[in-house]
Amino acid sequence: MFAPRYPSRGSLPTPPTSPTGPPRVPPRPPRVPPRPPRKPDALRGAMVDQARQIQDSGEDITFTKRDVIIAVMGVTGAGKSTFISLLLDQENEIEIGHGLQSCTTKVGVYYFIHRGVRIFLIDTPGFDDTTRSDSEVLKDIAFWLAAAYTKEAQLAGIIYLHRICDPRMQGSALKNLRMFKQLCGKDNLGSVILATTHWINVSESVGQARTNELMETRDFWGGMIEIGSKVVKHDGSKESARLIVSNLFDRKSHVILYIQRQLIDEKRNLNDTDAAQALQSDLRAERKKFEVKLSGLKEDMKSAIKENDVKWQKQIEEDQAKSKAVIKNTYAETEALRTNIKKISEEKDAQFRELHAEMERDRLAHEKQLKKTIEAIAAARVGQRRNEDEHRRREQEDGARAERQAHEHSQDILKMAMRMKEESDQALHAQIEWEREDKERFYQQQREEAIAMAKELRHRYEVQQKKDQLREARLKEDRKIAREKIATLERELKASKGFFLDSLITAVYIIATYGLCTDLGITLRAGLRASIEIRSSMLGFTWEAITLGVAGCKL
Ligand SMILES: Nc1nc2c(ncn2[C@@H]2O[C@H](COP(=O)(O)OP(=O)(O)OP(=O)(O)O)[C@@H](O)[C@H]2O)c(=O)[nH]1
Ligand SMILES: [Mg+2]
Repeated sequence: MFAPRYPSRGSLPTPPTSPTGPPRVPPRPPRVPPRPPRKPDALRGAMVDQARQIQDSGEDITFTKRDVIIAVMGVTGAGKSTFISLLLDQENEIEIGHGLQSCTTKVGVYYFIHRGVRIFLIDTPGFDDTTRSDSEVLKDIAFWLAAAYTKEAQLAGIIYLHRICDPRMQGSALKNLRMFKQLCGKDNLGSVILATTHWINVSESVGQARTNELMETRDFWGGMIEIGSKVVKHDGSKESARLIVSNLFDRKSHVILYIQRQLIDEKRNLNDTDAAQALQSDLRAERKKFEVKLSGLKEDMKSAIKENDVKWQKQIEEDQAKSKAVIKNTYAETEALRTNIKKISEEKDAQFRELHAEMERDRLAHEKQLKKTIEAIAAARVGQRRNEDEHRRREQEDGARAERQAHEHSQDILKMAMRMKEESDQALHAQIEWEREDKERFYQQQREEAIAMAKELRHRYEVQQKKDQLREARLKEDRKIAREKIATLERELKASKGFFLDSLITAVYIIATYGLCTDLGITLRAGLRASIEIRSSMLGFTWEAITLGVAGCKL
């Protein structure tokens, strides 16, 4: 539905030619250098008021009658900036607070295109801002609204955001609501949307109960609803935010807030407007409260002095100083409200000029710095080019030298390799030769040794052969002699031994035959006979011869 465009936040304002003169379209800042740092938003109101140009990203924006304005208000932390960022899809461009400190300190102006119409969203700081006084906040809002009114920009309505997670409507929430009502005026409450936020932090039933309480209490939203304000629940989604804005846009109503009418049409001073009156009454009440406190502290001090309690006295002095500071501040704030739109405009103009001058200074300093940087870069580039040329030349030189050196080196290496090869060949050759000679020597020696050994062996063999022949001959002789001896001896033995033995056996047999008539004698006789038979057969006798012999003996 929406085509978010860049917000005007961070835009570069253009100074006026004169407070009353026609708007001057300044020459676009050069693309280089880039935009100077962003400046606070409040002064953008001044730009719109003076129909000046707002420049951002090179596009000129002039506030026109066709533009529609929607103001977003509420206590600090209600979610105003978040709400706007949902519509713009430019969350990074809007500061969103995540701490206790107020985040949006000045009015911020953002726009997007909806059905061909530019819808400007005005992000306002809340009253009870932790960083700025209420009178400052009121001045900013009043100034911007008055400026928009003078340009006949249509204010479609106001979205008032309320944190549903806040348990009670009191303190700053109540003050903000009161100020809001005074800024709008009861005739315009029909163009107000009261949106509850922060539903995620509360249960549905508790949220609903709180919404009901807000709607039913007259001093809260009850009175506003009676006049036409609408209550919606903003669930924090883009769709929800778009629906709320469409609701206001589709009404096609044109609202003139009390503050606008009073400041511009009725030419009232700011302090005479309803909103400032409400603020002043708050300031008076606060002053009164602290004056009462001061008089109480005065009494306490008397007692402390009486009791000579130094510590207490010190404490009271500190409290008094704080109360006096608050009272002084209420006077200062009241005084600050004693102004009118012309003075505010001049003030903003002066601020704007100061801002512009500062930005111009920044820009010039930036340009100077940039020029220096560009020069430095150019010098660096020249230096770099020179260095590169030099480097290239050196590289070429170095390359040629290196090539030459490499060639020489490789030649040297080649020579060395060849020399080494030669040396190694020679060494190898010498080694082979030496080994060959060595082997030859060895074989020669072996051969000689073998010949010597063979000679020796032959000699030994011959000697041995001779010895053997001799021994053989001797043995033959010996054997012959021995045989002869044996033969002789055999003969002798045969002759002597046989005779003796046979004689002995025969004698024994005879004795046994005749001497022993027992069984033993028979056995012995048989044995002896066998023996005699064997012996006598050996000796060439027969048993019969022996028997004959024996018989002869018997006879
Ligand atoms: N749960 C929840 N958190 C939200 C919602 N809207 C805003 N917040 C959170 O509330 C905190 C304050 O949000 P802002 O958008 O900075 O509030 P603001 O109203 O712009 O505050 P000021 O600029 O200080 O006035 C941030 O942490 C947001 O993320 C919402 O609808 N639901
Ligand atoms: Mg904010």
